[in-house]
Amino acid sequence: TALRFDILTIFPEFFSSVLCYGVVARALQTGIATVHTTDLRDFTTDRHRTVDDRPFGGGEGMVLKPEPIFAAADALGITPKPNRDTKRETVIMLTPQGRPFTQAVARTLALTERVVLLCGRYEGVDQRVIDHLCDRQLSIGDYVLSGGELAAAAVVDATVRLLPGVLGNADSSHYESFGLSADGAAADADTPLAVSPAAGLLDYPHYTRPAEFRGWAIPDVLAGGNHTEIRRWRRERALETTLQNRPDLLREEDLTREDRKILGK
Ligand code: 6GU
Repeated sequence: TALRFDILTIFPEFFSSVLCYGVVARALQTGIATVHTTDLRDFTTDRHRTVDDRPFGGGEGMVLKPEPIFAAADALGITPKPNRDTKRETVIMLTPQGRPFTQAVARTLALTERVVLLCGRYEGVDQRVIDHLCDRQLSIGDYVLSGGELAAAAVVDATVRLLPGVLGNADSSHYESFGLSADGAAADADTPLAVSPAAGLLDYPHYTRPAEFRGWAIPDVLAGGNHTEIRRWRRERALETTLQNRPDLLREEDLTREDRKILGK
């Protein structure tokens, strides 16, 4: 059964031009997942369709009012928090105050039936929405976006591409950056060129034809056909890139003796 996303936003039009490409678009077309957007202004009751107001206690900026958000949640049949089975249905606020959205979170969301994404805007959202409607708050990184919409699209994309049947080859996502399983599953006979994913490393470099382009040749080892050598080269490059760009991902205890030699540790 399809995974349903509900996105509550004051900019529903944003989602008619995002999520319209590649494997995500195909998954939505084929009905593996569905995305429903709800315009919070449709749940206002005043002439000006007001969704925000000034903060109690004073200060800069405006705050999203609770009434339109709770009214939309009720209309969408979102289960009230005390009765909600969050393994099936989960309500998420997108905000820079949230916990990091990671591949592990995406995997968890891919196991649920319904994901409700609330897009924050302005300086914030009334805290009663977070306390009494949301199960969790997520952030997609340490920078401030002008609203949660771009983050919601990132969450949908990262989750949908994990669903069974989306990539054609169900295993092909396992060997990409961040997708490497932490359980140390070995490269098997079906994937002779894949790096054995002992740890979550960044990806190794990829090349395709032509073998020489503007005088830039591909590494000799990749044209050589020695799959043991290729595997070793890819592992080296993955370790090197990870050490350079994301040393925080390199866990000492996940490294093999060979890895330590490569890294000079
Ligand atoms: Cl989820 N929302 C906003 N507004 N900014 C962000 C973010 C979310 N994640 C990183 N920056």
